[in-house]
Amino acid sequence: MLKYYLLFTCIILVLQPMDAQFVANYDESKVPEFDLPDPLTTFSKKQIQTSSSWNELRRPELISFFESQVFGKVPGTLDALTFEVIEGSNSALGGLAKRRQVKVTITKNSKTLSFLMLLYLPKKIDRAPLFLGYNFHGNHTVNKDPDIIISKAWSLNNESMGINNHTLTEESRGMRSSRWAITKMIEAGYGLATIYYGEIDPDKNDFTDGLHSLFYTEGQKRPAKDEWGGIGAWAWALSRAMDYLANDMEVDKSGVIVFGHSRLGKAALWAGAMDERFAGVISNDSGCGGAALSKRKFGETVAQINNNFPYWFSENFKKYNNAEENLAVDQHELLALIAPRPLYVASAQEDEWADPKGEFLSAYYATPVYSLFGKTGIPSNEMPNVNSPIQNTVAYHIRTGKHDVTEYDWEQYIKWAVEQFD
Ligand code: GTR
Repeated sequence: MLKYYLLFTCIILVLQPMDAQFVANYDESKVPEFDLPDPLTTFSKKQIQTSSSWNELRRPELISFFESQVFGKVPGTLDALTFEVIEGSNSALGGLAKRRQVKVTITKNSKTLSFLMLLYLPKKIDRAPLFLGYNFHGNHTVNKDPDIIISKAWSLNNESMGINNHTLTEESRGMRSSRWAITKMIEAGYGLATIYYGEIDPDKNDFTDGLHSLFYTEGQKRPAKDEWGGIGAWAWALSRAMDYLANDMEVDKSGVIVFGHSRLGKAALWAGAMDERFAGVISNDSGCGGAALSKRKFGETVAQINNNFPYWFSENFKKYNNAEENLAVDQHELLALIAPRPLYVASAQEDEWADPKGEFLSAYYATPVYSLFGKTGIPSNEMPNVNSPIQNTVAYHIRTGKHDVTEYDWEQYIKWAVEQFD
């Protein structure tokens, strides 16, 4: 009997710490006390008082911390980058828009990777600003337009969209149109550029394929500890899309706003932080590793994300599993790297996994950096009511509903973009 009792106790003892690290906390009273790093104090404790010392001292050290410890560094530069407009129409979407499908080809170490960017531009405008964002299941899902080319790249299966065997088909055409208010964008004078993220790096735990593999040295099988994971690769390719957009005569290159939902919101934030050619950034429900503060440990935590998606971040980020207190940064500093450019952080009320309050506070704590540039951020740490957006250079809303991108979200983004860039 005693023998069984001891065995049972041992099993419990072994299981407990493991369980504890994976149970998500949704109770505000259990959020631990934590010290949030001050974005305006350098790692060597220097106070940043001017926008130029931010740009010269603090911004670079934060970028290099996020590079080596969080998202991972890009291991090298390209050998070649080419663009080809492979399809187009001057009368798409019932005559409202121009459509372009652009093949972007990346060459490195004699290997190539291509992805297709779908563009809709308002017909009435010569050089339009636009929203650039990845989609989850192929360009052909964003609209019913029969001319959108279906990607041959690997996709996550999605039963409700009829995606089986990791293959995209006709069946899912237009199925995600509710996430892309294209007509509203076009009517407001904005275009849309979208890319299927699976063409850059398939969203699975395999480093032998996708963008990473182009950069390997002889015999290398996976990135080094401080090198990029999936999010780093997706973010980097947004900048390659920008390389094209910056030279497209039909695009206003000073008005490219990078957008992303969820994991793709994490990628959009990181792309916007690194690449100052992006005029603004929109994070839709980006959560852990995106806009949400890690040190709150509310909803998804660093350990959970690294366990469920061990290939999204750098290997180094795993050091902070259940050790968020050791992180010398938090995600408000990722947001601050976007300053002084307009930034919109949005949450959904039922999306507790992404920690709406942590996303809001992150925007609030990034505000002192915006103030340094004379820009208005989030004025108070009181969360606004649902469906009551705060729209300054830094904007925030929490809407009713679940983890998703809705018409309501786009109405806010468009209104805010028109105001910010007028
Ligand atoms: C979840 C993940 C989140 C978020 C989300 C999504 O499973 O835990 O961090 O990225 O996926 O991308 O929809």
